[in-house]
Amino acid sequence: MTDIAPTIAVRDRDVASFTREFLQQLTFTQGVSLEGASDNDKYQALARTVRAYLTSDWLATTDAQRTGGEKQVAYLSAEFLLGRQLDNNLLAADLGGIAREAMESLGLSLDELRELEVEPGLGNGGLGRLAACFIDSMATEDIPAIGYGIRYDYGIFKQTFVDGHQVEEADNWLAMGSPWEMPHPENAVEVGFGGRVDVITGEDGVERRAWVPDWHVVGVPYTYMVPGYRNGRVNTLRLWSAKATQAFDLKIFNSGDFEDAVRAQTRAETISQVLYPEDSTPQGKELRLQQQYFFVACSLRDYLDRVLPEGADLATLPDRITFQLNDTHPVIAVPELLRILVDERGMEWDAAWAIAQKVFAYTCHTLLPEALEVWSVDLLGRLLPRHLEIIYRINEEFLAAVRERYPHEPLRERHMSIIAEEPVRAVRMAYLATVAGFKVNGVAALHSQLLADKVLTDFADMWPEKFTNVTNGVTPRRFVRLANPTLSELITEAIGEGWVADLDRLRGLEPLANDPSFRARFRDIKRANRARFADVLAARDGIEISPDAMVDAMVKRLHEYKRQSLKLLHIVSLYERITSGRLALADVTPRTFVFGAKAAPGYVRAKETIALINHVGATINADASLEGKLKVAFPANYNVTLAEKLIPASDLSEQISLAGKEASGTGNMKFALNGALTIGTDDGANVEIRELVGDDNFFLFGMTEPEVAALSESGYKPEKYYESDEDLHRALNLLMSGALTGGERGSFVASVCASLIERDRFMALADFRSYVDAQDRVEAAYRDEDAWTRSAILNVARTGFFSSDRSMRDYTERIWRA
Ligand code: NBG
Repeated sequence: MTDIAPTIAVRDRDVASFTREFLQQLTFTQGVSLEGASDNDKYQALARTVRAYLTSDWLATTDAQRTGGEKQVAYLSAEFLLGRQLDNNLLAADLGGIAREAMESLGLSLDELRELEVEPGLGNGGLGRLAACFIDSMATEDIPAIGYGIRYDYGIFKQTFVDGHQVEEADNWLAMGSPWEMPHPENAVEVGFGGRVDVITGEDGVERRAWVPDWHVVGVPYTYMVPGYRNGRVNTLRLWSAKATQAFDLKIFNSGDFEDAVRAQTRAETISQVLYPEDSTPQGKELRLQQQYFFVACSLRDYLDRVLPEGADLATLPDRITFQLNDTHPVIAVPELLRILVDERGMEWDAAWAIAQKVFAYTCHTLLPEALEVWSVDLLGRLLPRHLEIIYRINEEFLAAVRERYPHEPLRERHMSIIAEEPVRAVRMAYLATVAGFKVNGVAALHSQLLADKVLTDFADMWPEKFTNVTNGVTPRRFVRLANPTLSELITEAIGEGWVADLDRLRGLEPLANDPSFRARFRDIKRANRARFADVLAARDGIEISPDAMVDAMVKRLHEYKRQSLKLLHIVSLYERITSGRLALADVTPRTFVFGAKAAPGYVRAKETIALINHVGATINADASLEGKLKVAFPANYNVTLAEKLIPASDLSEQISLAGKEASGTGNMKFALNGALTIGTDDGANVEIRELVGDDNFFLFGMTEPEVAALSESGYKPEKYYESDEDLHRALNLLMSGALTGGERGSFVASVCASLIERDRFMALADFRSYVDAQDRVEAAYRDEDAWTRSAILNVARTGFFSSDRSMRDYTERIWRA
């Protein structure tokens, strides 16, 4: 017998060993020589080399997780918007320097190779990116956690513009293969759909119910490593891919119908094929429910069969695990767990329900009532008949408890029922999550308060102790340390490097805001970041911008409540005031307005708004009379990779949603941490940002949530604002004249303007005056370089609270260990 160590040796952390590993990966995994290797070969080999370095820690973490008694978290999320992995993993494993030298020793460039990575866009926006920040922080905070989600073949669509209009292309992110994932087909899980429920009388004479699905798919797990920041912990992210079951295929195939067999395969594999390009409004489509049940069923099975120690007493589940439900998408896990416990493991209902009520916690990410998912009883019963029965039983017992608690208030029962009666009978997933969950949290202080006061009111009244808040956060590794290397160096020089995993230390920068030489260096860094961003835009999009102009950025999903149209009205008004001679060009600060936004393909108004911004932008950009002072840049296909370049370059962060509509926002945090000042409403986490940075370092405008509610109550009439505010009137008239849209006055121009003047659901016109005035304050403030830089530094110094590490500590204290 040769003497081979039973576990993989820890890789030596030196340039020669790294180089050797890289060459081995190139030869034995890619099957090429260095001379014959394509760029992709080199990138793949480099990524696999880094992965190899993480593996021993990952195996050790996984082992400890299985055998140690520590309570774990399973983070169930339909989206993980990961962004590129290479840099993040090099940083976590502290291999950046070694990798750079190793590549140089072979005549390769790390910087060029990293640009080859295609980012996995497995999420829409904030919700998916938050999940990615959270798994990073769970690993860094040493929390035994596993992320569960879907390995979509196609992530969020790739956006292009044709004549200013959004066109969607499929995001084939796996075309070149992903070096970060490890498929484990041997651990595949079977998931059923449809069929009927049988009643079986056991030998003990007890009746049991058994679900007999009429079709199945197989979930194949793909595992990703999630390294903590230099702490030796490497957690797991497991994403499920749907495959057809062979048995099923064969049966149909043997019956002679080849096309039917193919159809069955297609139906199965469609489940994980594509991410729904929508957030903030649910789709209500059958495939979506299939996706949700698919990943949740796979994940519960994986946890019970592979993570939970063999033979563990199921009654101890609440001491071992919390399933954190990221929004309502995974809520079908509740009846699924009950089905497993009762139907498959033979547990009594009451015992199973007692367990279920201690293992699920629910995070709500919205306040828009139309965004709370409901599934028609009809659809749910057809796809998951046994689950519907279980939901009915939960509801029956719950409503009995409501009656007992509020004996003389019959209306409560109707309001609180998990089953809505109108317009069609439907399951309210948020209610189910609230009834089953032991905790319910919102994602910013204001949001959690409004959630309890306005959305889940009766539930908060019945169970005040269930409701809590955890304000969102962002990972400082990706969004400061990696995205902004020069600022990071300056910070480290000033306060040491501990801030990367302890962001509260940024407070130590506060006194330096008054130091002129520190301010000068800070300003130089901002300018260099603008220049870097300008280079990226030129190369990526062919857009030219000046590195000296203020970068005023609004990047987020296109949605009416976020009010990209209000931003546009400001730009048009500025232009109108200049061209009508009411504002001297000499008094205008050079500015680049940067937009980044995708519209859900079916969201017509959102797409019209994109077209309008692009057309107005083209006109402004071409107008020589402005002497290049105003520029509108709308790079297509905004994604995590572009965010990492834009955010460090930004001076002004636009967070202008109608108060009470944005649950939290996380872009707002990333900008503040990189020294942009916020212009924003009193909404979501803006409230907390302003409290921390101080009124002098934040441009507040607009109605408060109670003012919005009052205006809405009294009957909001947008025309009134259009008629009475001269600047607004002129701006809208100019837009409607077609002068800014190449003569186009109909279609998207008329539609967006009419919707503002006639309905304006999100009250852009009501906040216009206050917004434009705040923008004038921005102009004035920006002219005082020193004061502005001081504010920018204070934004960095005072927003360490928004680290997702802190969010994870809050979750641990308020929910996972509550
Ligand atoms: C979004 C909110 C944001 C919030 C993120 C993350 C949904 C349903 N909600 O305000 O709109 O920051 O969730 O919590 O995507």
